[in-house]
Amino acid sequence: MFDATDWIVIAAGLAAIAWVNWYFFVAGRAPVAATAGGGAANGAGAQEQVITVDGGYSPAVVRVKAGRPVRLVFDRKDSGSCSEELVFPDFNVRRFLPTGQKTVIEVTPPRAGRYEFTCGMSMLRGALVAEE
Ligand SMILES: [Cu+2]
Repeated sequence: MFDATDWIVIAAGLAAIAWVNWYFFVAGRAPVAATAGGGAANGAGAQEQVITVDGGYSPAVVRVKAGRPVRLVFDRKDSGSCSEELVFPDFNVRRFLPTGQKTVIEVTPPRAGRYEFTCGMSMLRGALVAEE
């Protein structure tokens, strides 16, 4: 027979499974967007956005103003081989991201458009979306 402690363990286990499924199948696909620098769009300040790298990029879409420098700070949390390399083809960037460190990548989107970045095998995807 199960006693109360067993039920708590079972419930916790089911909750963990539900969370894992939600994390990988729902959260990963949600179009999470952020606007770099918050109020910086009003002035000449740097457009900076921290992107957490943990089995994916969060936020996966960063909105910026075209023609102005952008600082993307990749904060890598995971240690999977998939995310160790960042490729940003439009800017000729190919950079190793050390786990537990922040790697700053500075680019200037020349014009409005969507500039995709990926891991070394193009499995993880994110994009810089520049607007006029
Ligand atoms: Cu990969």
